[in-house]
Amino acid sequence: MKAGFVALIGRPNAGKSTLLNWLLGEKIAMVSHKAQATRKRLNAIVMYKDAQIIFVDTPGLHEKERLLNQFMLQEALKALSDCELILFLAPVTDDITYYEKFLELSQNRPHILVLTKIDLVDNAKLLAKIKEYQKYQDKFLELIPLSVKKNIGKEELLETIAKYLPKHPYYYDPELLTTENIRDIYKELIREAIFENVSDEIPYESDVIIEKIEESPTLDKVYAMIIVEKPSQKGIIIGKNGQTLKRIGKEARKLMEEFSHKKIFLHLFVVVKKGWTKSKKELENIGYLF
Ligand SMILES: Nc1nc2c(ncn2[C@@H]2O[C@H](COP(=O)(O)OP(=O)(O)OP(=O)(O)O)[C@@H](O)[C@H]2O)c(=O)[nH]1
Ligand SMILES: [Mg+2]
Repeated sequence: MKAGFVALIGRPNAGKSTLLNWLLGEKIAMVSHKAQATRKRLNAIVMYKDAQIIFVDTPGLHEKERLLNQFMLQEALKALSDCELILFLAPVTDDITYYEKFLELSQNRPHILVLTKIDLVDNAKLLAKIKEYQKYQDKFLELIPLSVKKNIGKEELLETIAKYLPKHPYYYDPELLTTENIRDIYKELIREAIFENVSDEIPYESDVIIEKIEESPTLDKVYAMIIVEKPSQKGIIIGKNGQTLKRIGKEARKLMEEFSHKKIFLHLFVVVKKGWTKSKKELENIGYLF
């Protein structure tokens, strides 16, 4: 029996959350083409042969002074130091300097280098990139190219991870998919719908607090508050005649229904909390505990 925690680390937009959902075969983590989507660690438990792999999704490594961003960075660093193995995700089109920075940060922690989104380049470009990384081949355990879009590399990645995991009894019931509760998953799915439907700074200055869930076997009633920094943002999220909020609700409900296999009743309301991204107390209220 083998078991261990495997942290997904990389810059914002590297494809960490997409990879986590793909490996789990369920969508529990929000994904966006906009960077800095993930704000908090999230565990997905994948059983592979005799191994229990607990993948830990993290916020992308980035630098920004705002307290919310400091929290995000801290989450990534905690995952980095608390795991048995690191997957460093580097989009194939990225400059190698991201990896070099990671090497400094991680101080020789064992890691697998994962080249993501290889569907974006042709074979010659992929080989050239691999060659470039080979100058650091004494630093990484293995290099694995993959594409979630084209469904390439899953088996090889899981096999490699299992190889490096320590012998250890399972940490969780093998039936369990995640240690997150339904509240946190619903919250992330609503956040994804917000990211998809509003632009500029609003995705980065809004968040979701699940106020209440009334669960039944076939229907979940979810009451969620969207918080924003400014009154003008509240107006934009609601939209003309409430159109934008309606669209966000519709998309979020679809994602939530796909996950829970239940009908979802979703009540969304928008509240202005000025300065929430810079206030420790407000961040802790949302569940972002330092
Ligand atoms: N072409 C292509 N796009 C991908 C692939 N994997 C992920 N993406 C896209 O990359 C974007 C970012 O994906 P995410 O999974 O949200 O990235 P992330 O690393 O979790 O980003 P943060 O949470 O912001 O740190 C999304 O638009 C994905 O659809 C892939 O294999 N191929
Ligand atoms: Mg993410």
